[in-house]
Amino acid sequence: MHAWPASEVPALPGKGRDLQIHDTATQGTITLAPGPVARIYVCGITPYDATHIGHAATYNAFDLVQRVWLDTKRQVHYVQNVTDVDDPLLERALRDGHDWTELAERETALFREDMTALRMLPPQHYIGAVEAIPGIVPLVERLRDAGAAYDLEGDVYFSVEADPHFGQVSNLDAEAMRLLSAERGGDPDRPGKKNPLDPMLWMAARPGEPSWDGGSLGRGRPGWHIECVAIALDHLGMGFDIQGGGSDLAFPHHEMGASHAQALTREFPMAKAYVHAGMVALHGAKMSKSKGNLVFVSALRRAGVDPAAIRLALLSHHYRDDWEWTDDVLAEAVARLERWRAAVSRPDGLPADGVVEEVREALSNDLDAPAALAAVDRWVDAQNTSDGDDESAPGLVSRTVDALLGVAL
Ligand code: 5CA
Ligand code: ZN
Repeated sequence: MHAWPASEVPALPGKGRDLQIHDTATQGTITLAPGPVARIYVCGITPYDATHIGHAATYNAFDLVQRVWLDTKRQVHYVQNVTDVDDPLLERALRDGHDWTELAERETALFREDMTALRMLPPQHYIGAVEAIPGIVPLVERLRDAGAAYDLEGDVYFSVEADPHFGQVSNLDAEAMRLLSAERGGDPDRPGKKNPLDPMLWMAARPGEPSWDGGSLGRGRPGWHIECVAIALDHLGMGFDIQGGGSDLAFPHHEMGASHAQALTREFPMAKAYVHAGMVALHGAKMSKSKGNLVFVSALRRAGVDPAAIRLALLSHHYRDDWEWTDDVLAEAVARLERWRAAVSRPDGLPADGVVEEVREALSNDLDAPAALAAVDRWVDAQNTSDGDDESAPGLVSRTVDALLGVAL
């Protein structure tokens, strides 16, 4: 699948700092020191509805990761999937009388437009679940051959006991895992499973549903977690730097994915850091496609909201916090964008070298975007009320905000 066009990232004087980031698995902040090529996998959308502000907030966090790494003069190898076949997508297509492939294509196209408008840097590999199926089948066969998977009425399940490190991503107790498994696509109550938490790797063809040739597995379609593992291992290999997504993916998705990969390769860990963004709410409840309490990025754009203001609204919250989208959040961002644009449009200004370093420091400190905004605010407020004569300052601030925050002034 093709991704979307990259906006240019201006080079800044000097060099950025290594990223310190909170890791869900070790429950602490770690300093990542990738090689010359940093490797990141971020879970993509299930394209049955348009990109909402919650999605955008999560992708914003991982866009900042890339920008920090680029500023340390590293290359970034970024991989993202599209879950273009799964239960919720098929259910939505059936409900609305649409062809599921057309629904997925349409919503993926809109997602690309939204990401482009928000200046999110694209992945080098943007891979759909359907196109990954030929790579998924042999992985499931290998897991079965190794005794890490078993058949149940034609379906194939992963045995969580096959990975001695199972549970070390999300650090939850058995009861919490069971509840979340039932809530998030698992089937802990299905009779015949070895462990109620065991997730499906391959689902035998169901009447009226799409299915693919699965070799010795029979016709069917892949489970959710193995999709991301197959794509990540294919394009990044084991031990990549960051596995990313929203906090609702820590369990079961990233827990199971890590165990699939670790059982397959006998290597540990799949990723050096498991990084999770907080949930954005609307009217007191998590924004979710299933609940329908959504603010769409495309709807805001259609209403004439500048994408740079949407981006500033996302940046005004720390990525790990849960927060609520309100009209005030957007209004504040619109006002900030205006102030910043006024400040950088002046021909000269107050020296800005300190601003570059403060933004770098804030972002390298667990992506503290609100602190980065505060640093720019301080320069902007001083700039808008005094008479500096540094001709390079407005351009430098503009390039800093563009390169590190993805906001075009
Ligand atoms: N396709 C799978 C991942 S392989 C999936 O979870 N798709 S999704 O469309 O449901 O979500 C895409 C990303 O947006 C995930 O990282 C998810 O955690 C994140 N996300 C979903 N809702 C919110 C929300 N309300 N706030 C913040 N992030 C969210
Ligand atoms: Zn995923």
